[in-house]
Amino acid sequence: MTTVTYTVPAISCAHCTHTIETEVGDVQGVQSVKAEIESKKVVITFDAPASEDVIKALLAEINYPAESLISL
Ligand SMILES: [Cu+2]
Repeated sequence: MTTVTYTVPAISCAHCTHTIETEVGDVQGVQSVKAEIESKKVVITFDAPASEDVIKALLAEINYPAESLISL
């Protein structure tokens, strides 16, 4: 199990966090997604087949590109 925190500057409201949580939550292997409006951070816990690259690509695809990520 891996937890990664992404900074997503495009987050601006509850609709954004809902979209991200729904879309990323649908990825196979993703255990939890928590998107925060104020900090513009998304904390994602996942196992294979999900990966940092898969999640980052999805965020870009749904117009919430991740600016940076921190592996914990
Ligand atoms: Cu929004």
